[in-house]
Amino acid sequence: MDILVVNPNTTMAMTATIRRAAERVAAPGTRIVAVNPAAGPESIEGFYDEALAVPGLLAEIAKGEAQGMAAHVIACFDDTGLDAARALARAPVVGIGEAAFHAASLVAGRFAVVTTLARSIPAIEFNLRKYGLASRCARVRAAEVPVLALEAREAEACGRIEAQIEAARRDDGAEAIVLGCAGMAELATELTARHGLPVIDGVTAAVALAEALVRLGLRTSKVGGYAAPLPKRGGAGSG
Ligand code: 5HY
Repeated sequence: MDILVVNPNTTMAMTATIRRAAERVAAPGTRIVAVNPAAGPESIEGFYDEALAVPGLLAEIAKGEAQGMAAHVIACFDDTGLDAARALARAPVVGIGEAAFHAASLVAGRFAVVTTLARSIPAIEFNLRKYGLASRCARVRAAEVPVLALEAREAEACGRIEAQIEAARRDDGAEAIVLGCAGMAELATELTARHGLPVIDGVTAAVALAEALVRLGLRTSKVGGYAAPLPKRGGAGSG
């Protein structure tokens, strides 16, 4: 099966990090096609960037549908444009935030999220409520590391993330940690070993879930909210 993995920001180095993590977990026979739009924000930190990234994301999903992708993964932790992408696509669309929350809920009673900047927290809390998983999340914390600083894998950035993991375990009673940015995808294994609790990355969780949905023969429902966009007077979906 072919799985399209869309990094909704325009930073190709981050798309490469996402591709490596996705390919590491993909089953034999799964081809990962990792892309990012040519236009849009270099990183997504909060509501404004998120809104700017949606058109580019939807254009990549439309291309993926035309190419017959078996499933799509939205590789930004605020699940950028997820509902609109599901309306557009027939193949299943999995957001890395939603996937990581579910994975964490399957291995721990309570989890905490460690994301990049404080401005990213409200969108994540909103999604937790929307997905009905807010009661399983002890807290959403910010390491105050800009998204693009993660690419440089600066020791200082990793130190800030680890300090929040320890605080979540000590002060929030977290039994698992969800890494709140696609750029953290390659940190999960070493952080799990170093901190002695499940540290979950959304990119790999989403790829595994997308594969499972395809194997189950499940596709996005076209009844109700995810029904295909209707043609407008000016022609199909004229935005
Ligand atoms: C992400 N931003 O996963 C989010 C993380 C965040 O460009 N990729 C981004 O801070 O919301």
